[in-house]
Amino acid sequence: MKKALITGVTGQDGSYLSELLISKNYQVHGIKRRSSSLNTQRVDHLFEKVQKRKKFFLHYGDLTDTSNLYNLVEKIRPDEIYNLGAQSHVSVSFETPEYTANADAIGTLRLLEAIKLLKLNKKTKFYQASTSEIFGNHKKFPLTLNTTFKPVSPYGTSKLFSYWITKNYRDAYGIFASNGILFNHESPRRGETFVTRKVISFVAKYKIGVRDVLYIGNLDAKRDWGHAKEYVEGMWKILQIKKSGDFILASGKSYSVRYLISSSFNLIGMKILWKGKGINEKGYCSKTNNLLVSVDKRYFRPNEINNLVGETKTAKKQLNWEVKIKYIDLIKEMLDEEIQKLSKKN
Ligand code: NAP
Ligand code: F7E
Repeated sequence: MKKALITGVTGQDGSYLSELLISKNYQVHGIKRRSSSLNTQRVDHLFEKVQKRKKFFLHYGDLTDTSNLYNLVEKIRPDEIYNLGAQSHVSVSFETPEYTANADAIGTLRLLEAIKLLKLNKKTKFYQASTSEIFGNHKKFPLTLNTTFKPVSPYGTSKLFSYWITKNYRDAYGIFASNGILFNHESPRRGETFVTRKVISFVAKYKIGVRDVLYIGNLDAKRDWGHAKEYVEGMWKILQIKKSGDFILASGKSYSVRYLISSSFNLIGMKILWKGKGINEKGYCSKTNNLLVSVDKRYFRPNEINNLVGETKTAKKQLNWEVKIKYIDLIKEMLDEEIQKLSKKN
């Protein structure tokens, strides 16, 4: 039985990856942070179901704690490490830049050092959760491995350090260490403050009768959105092929935040009429003229990536991986689950 160690196991991707690996008969060890309130909701079902079969274990830990990471790698001696733990919110990274760098950049180095110091170079494969945020702003799409990396946030810059240090340890010490440069991926398990979940939660509440206004940031920003469930399969594939390397996982299509809002409302049979420009732009119900959406400068970032579209052909060729779940089906699944959850509560 293969052993995997997952940092960030309590997050969106960590939970889907755990399910996938357990279904492939791995023993999964996850690192969870101590918190004053429960933070294991996304994996509790796994813990309850498979604990007896000794397939899923949770350990306390933190990417900012060198000895904790070292001890866990020494004790578990994993065949595969998936480094998914991170302060993953781009906007928050402007407010907590030092912490973000500690967890998202130095955290990766701590894990690679543990592999090296414990002489696990030939045993333990390493996956680094890299991100399209390392690209920054470009005019030419799709973005490829040949595109220049010029991140525009503390988050993106921290992740760029992790990208290079992963490559460095691969080349210098022969560790099977790979980067998955993943474009945005979402799901019903997405954190509530990311834009897809925020918009869809609002629309679901509207559907069950809650009347409010959605306050939103940059409507013009465009992202390449896919389904997290498919992306974690790509992560696993990246560690199964013969040679370590760097890979892009993307859908190859991008949509604006404005379109996200319009298409989510369309799914509950409503049309948005957009009026005004920039900070004064507002969205109204086309039938009643009620105000539904208002731009609010609180949600703008000090720096922003305008558009992200990733290259898809190489992943198809090298990993036999491609996006199958379309944008609209992803949004529909998220909305249906949200409405179901709200209906159960009421
Ligand atoms: P997420 O839902 O925010 O999960 C992040 C995980 O990291 C959570 O389990 C969190 O623990 C944990 N974590 C945060 N700080 C930590 C620390 N100091 N030590 C240990 N664990 C810590 O993120 P996600 O969407 O699943 O993304 C997974 C990874 O892929 C992240 O590294 C993210 O930066 C990267 N990524 C995500 C996307 C995307 O679109 N989702 C795209 C590209 C790359 P708590 O539950 O306690 O907060
Ligand atoms: O923002 C705009 C915002 O926070 C998407 C992380 O998983 O993907 C994610 O980062 C866009 C941005 O995700 C609001 O300015 C407008 O342009 O959902 P998001 P993100 O910043 O793209 C990458 C690939 C990662 O690696 C990250 O870990 O939407 N936007 N209005 C807004 N965003 C938020 N959150 N809230 C708003 O009100």
